[in-house]
Amino acid sequence: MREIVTAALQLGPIQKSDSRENVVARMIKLLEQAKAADATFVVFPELALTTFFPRWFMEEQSDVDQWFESSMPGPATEPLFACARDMRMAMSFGYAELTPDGQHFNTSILTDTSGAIVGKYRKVHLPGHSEYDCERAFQHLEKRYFLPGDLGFPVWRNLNANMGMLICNDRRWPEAYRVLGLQGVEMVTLGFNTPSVNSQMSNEGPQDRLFHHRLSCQSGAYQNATWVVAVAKAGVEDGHPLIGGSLIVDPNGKIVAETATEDDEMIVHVCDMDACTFGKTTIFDFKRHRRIEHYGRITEQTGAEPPAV
Ligand code: ING
Repeated sequence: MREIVTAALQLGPIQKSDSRENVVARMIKLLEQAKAADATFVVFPELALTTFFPRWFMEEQSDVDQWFESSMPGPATEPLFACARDMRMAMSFGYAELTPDGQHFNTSILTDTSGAIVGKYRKVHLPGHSEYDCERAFQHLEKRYFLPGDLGFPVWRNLNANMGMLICNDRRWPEAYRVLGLQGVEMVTLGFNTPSVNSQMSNEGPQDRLFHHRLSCQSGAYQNATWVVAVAKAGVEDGHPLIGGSLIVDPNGKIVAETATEDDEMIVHVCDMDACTFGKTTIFDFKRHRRIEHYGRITEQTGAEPPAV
């Protein structure tokens, strides 16, 4: 059996005024909890080092760039990498990436147990909008501050398993999971920052958001016979609530662990990678069952084209 003791390390709110150093100290405390639980792999949220800054409208690029990391690890995150390395724990976590040539991405990385970065993913599906929208109860300006990811949906061999990463809104798009599934993915990690209410639909509240979150993760896991580890940044950030609901889903789509709070919280599960095999060799044996000659619209067409009336 290829078992990976996996810890989802949920972060509670990060206020605009919180320093990276303060957040890294919280992350290290969670790492210590994971070590005590014999974890060898930990997953942190999307944009784990700062508040969810795309809720704020900024016009000066210097105001935007303050939320980005121009090196990884950098001065503030080196202690985190050192701690994970000393504990022989692999990790994935999300941050805002500013590349040397000035590009801005919503990024996550994957490390091995030596602390080396073995994989990088840049968020492909950016929700929200790019200009200030006075119709909305609050802003969601990811299309303003980030470029769409340019690395595709890669899968890496790590800890003797096939691992892939998504980020937040990606989990709502089945194509994203399927591209990973077509590479034999056995564990998908994804961090998320999901507002508890819809800025455009007043009657959609936290329970609806949690329902769609669970549905998206469970279907992605089941339909690709893979583990899914989804980890929230949760709680109220400067008056703006984010859902919790960090969870670990098995390759049959069953939630095997879920957080109960909107604070810093760990859930842990022994994930057997060989539990993916049955689904991948029977109901979701892609080679035997898929009929790609009928799927052309999925990559040839972007928007829906209903039949002419
Ligand atoms: N957040 C949200 C998410 O996809 C969202 C945005 C929420 C879009 C609910 C649609 C519906 O979970 C991020 N950061 O993508």
